[in-house]
Amino acid sequence: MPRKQLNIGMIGYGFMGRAHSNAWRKVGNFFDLDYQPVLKAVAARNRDKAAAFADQWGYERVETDWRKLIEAKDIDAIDICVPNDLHAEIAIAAAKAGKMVLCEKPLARNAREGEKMVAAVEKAGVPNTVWYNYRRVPAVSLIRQVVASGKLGKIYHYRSLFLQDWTISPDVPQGGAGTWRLDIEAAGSGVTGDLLAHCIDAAIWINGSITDLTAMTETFVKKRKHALTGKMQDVGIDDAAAVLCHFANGSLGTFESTRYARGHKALFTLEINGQHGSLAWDLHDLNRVSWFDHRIEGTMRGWTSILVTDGDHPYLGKWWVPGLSIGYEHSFIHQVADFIEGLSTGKSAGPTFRDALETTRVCDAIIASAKKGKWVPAQ
Ligand code: SOE
Repeated sequence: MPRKQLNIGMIGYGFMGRAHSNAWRKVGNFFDLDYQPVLKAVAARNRDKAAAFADQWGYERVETDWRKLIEAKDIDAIDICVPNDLHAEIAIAAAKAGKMVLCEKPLARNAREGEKMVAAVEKAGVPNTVWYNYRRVPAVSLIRQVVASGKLGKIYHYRSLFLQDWTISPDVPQGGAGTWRLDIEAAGSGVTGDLLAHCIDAAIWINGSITDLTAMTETFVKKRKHALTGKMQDVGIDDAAAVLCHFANGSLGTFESTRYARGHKALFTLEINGQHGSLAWDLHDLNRVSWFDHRIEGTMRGWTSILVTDGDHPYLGKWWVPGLSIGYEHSFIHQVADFIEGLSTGKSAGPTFRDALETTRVCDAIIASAKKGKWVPAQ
């Protein structure tokens, strides 16, 4: 049967615009789906840059106002790849126009915005998802499956880090392309919404809801030049965050993220410890799961390294032959595959806007706890 077309309108063309466009382009080659994505249009304020992007990735046309994509009759799904301060406005307008909405993480700058987005997509009944891509690294999906199967028994600990070092220099500006992540107005928060949010999303997905938490945050560089105004301005974001929490299943969580861990570019790790075993993963070796099974008797008990490349591992049956690896970009392809599959089954691929709101609420709680110096509810 010929596949139906799924016409994509992309808003933004940065690093994430490339990651998502690649996913839309590749998915149909590897996954058997009812819909074939078609890159219809990209919208961005700078026409020349948008045109160069459209040319490189094969978009049929360019708009300089994102509203044109929302109004366009020939667009089915809006893919939001712009700074966080635009997520809510675009997503709500897209939902009202009956478009499917895929939003880059985090869902919003804060839960207040996020709630409006959830209400809009649910009222319109449109498929929606937030690009927490690391869920769909096969090794992370495998960890979730193993935990869900109960093999670990009672869970005691969950710990996760996301460390970078690219903002240590006080000369890095805030605001503007690439550095909007340092501008509180554009980003909503610092490492909490940008990096820790990945840890929290994966944690909730693997280990369930977080009930309460206590956090500390720090802003190491207090003033930075604003790329748009040219003036030195106070820095409003958190540069680093450390969190202790309880999960609803009784386990304890510890999280840390920073952009000041010299030497670390994207060290994302997670580990979960249960009564019968432990599982660990590290983005720098993304196709490997470390597994300790206490039920193995005697001298052969120890940490095992599982290379997640077999055909029966999550998603791998769609790729090469056992033993051959896939990478970072495939996590986005898997998200698109699941999203399209959801169109056929009628179920939005997680995390939906509602799922991602839970992570945004935890992020809000982290910032609030750090300000108050107190334990706070996570939702
Ligand atoms: C920040 O440097 C960043 O690009 C995040 O915004 C992404 O979400 C993360 O996956 C990698 O780091």
